Amino acid sequence: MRTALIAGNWKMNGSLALVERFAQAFVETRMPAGVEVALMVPSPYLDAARQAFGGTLVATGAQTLHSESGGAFTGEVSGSMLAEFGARYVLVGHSERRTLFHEDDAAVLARVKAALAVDLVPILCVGESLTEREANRTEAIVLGQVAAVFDVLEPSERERMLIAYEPVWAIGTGKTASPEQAQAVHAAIRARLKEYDAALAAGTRLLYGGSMKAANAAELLAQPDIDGGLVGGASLQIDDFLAICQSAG
Ligand code: G2H
Repeated sequence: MRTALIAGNWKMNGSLALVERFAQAFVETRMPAGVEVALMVPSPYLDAARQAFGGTLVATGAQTLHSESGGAFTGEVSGSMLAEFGARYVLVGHSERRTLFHEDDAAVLARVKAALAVDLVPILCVGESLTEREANRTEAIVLGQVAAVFDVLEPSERERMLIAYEPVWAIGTGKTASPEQAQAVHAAIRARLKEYDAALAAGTRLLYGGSMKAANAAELLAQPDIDGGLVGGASLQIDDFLAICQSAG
């Protein structure tokens, strides 16, 4: 049985005040049994989030990490620093990182390895562009991004991964993949994982991301291979985010 995970990705948004407001809301709101919640806050807020969410079941996470454990990399943050400030999860390979910061599959793999080395749980983000979808290359692109990491990992490392399928054309655009479109890709990812190991395929949590909101979450989360959501814009609105969490129960 896979525990649902609703992970909010604040991107470069939020404030200390928002951390406090979310923590208060989670103190006051009972989450459905069997739903895990995590918030990927900007790194400077990790410590505050750890303290504020301490009395709740909300985990914290980071949005990226550097592939090296330390050194002359001005402006970068290592996995051990994130872990020291309470992060449990870290996003790797988000499309904004792949596109805006030119992180290719090799860079994504290096970051996954760096996260695993310090016991952070990587959420590997994969997804196709609109051009790739229209050229019927969705599965080739997505499964290629999965294989670029999973082919290289040890079996014990694969078991510690989550995957988020985020069609690039649905990110922050208000366009959401239909439940059928999302389910088809999730099923293809799970089938690909089965090539490594049946138990791995059955146990790996696959999240959907891309304009998930209160109005569409329940239908997406009802799909058999969708085990949760990676929520961007709607994770900044307390009521919307709570509603999405509730619909995962
Ligand atoms: C995809 C998602 C969260 P949004 O990036 O990672 O963002 O929900 O705003 O499309």
